[in-house]
Amino acid sequence: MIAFLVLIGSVAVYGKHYSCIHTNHDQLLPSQVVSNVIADIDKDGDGIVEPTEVQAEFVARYDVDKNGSITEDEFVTQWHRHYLDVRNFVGYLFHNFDVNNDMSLTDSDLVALSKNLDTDGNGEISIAEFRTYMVNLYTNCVTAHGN
Ligand SMILES: [Ca+2]
Ligand SMILES: [Ca+2]
Ligand SMILES: [Ca+2]
Ligand SMILES: [Ca+2]
Repeated sequence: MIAFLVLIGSVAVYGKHYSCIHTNHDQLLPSQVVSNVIADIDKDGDGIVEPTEVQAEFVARYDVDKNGSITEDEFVTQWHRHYLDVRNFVGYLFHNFDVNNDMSLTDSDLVALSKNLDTDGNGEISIAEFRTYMVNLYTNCVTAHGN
């Protein structure tokens, strides 16, 4: 944590503010961005977001230095590049995905998120469940970690 802050402290990352107001460089609406995310994750197109698909999408693509965790910088840079949401908004997404609030995305965050997303408790995340969760994040200014 300290090392992380020192490393990029010169650009005052901790001083920047996040914005939960969605803005996209291509003027995409939240529903359109979420559709793009779903198209990327549900590779086999069966309407279910499998853990292996999340691993393939997020860990492989976002963990640029392949150290097993995704930093905010890795996440914001990659998400911004792929979906063109403004960086301040992607920071807000990151903090909501970082369930244990340790400033990195790891398997434990994905496990916790999976439980939150599986609203009908059937052990699978359907595209409908995923879409509902994401559109809610995009449109309702969800406060990370409930505080
Ligand atoms: Ca699938
Ligand atoms: Ca990494
Ligand atoms: Ca985390
Ligand atoms: Ca489910």
